[in-house]
Amino acid sequence: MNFENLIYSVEEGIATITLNRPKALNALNSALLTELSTLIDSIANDSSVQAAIITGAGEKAFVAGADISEMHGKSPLEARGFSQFGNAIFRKIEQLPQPVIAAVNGFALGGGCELAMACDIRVASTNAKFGQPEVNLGIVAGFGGTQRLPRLVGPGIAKELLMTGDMITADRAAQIGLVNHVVAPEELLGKAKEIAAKMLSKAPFAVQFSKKLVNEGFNMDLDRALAMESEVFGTLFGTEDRLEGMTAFLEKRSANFKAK
Ligand code: CO8
Repeated sequence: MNFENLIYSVEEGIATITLNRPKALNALNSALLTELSTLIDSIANDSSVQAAIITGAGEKAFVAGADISEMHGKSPLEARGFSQFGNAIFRKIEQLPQPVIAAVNGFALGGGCELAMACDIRVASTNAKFGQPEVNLGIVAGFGGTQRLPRLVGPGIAKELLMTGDMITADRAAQIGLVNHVVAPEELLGKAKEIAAKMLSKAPFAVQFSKKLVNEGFNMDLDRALAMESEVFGTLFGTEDRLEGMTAFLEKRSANFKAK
């Protein structure tokens, strides 16, 4: 697939999506988001892609937010539509059956922080910076930040970030649970690939359903969520991979999973 604003490759089942507008610090404009939407749709139906990594081109930014020059002239109606457009794409990323890892290589501001939060796991380089600076522009976060940030870090810290617009370091982001790992810039993609490869070595249905249960359970009351977990737990007992996993343990050998 050819894109103007994305670089895409797949290696050993792991797709790498590089957002590629480095001169604008990979700011999200309509053209980039449209390409990203197309690519996510294709990944959702591509069994050769078992995990995906999203990162930014250049050394400075993951994504410095939605493109302010494009947003500048929008009417309230157009802005609402743009917010809905971005939210729909980020939701598709969140709901991909495959694991998605954000490799945050620099500024992750506004829509950039929101994109990282739509991924399952965030790995950051030591030079990454996170923030929701929308209040500096007279707007609120519009690609899910007011909802995913409190779910990840709790409402108190989320409100501080959303209401001050403060930028935080990668270490602080790790401290509050916004980021899973902080590594040197040259180790960033390697670490993301290592995590993806570890997930790929596990039973595929078990990995996929772990993601789905966490995602869906968050929006349910605990009793319904626990019932859903028991349902999936039982269903997985009917898979060949469950039998293989437990048999391999008892035979003291590595399991050979087949997604069956
Ligand atoms: N949009 C468009 N262009 C940008 C953006 C952006 N978000 N961020 C940086 N750029 C451009 C700059 O304009 C500049 O371009 P040029 O070289 O042509 O002047 C280039 O990238 C480099 O940027 P700087 O010169 O500013 O680099 P600095 O190192 O001095 O600063 C910063 C880096 C701190 C990241 C700074 O660029 C900055 O503050 N950027 C804006 C950050 C921001 O406010 N992000 C939030 C945007 S709003 C948002 O994301 C809302 C999402 C939901 C939208 C809902 C739809 C309505």
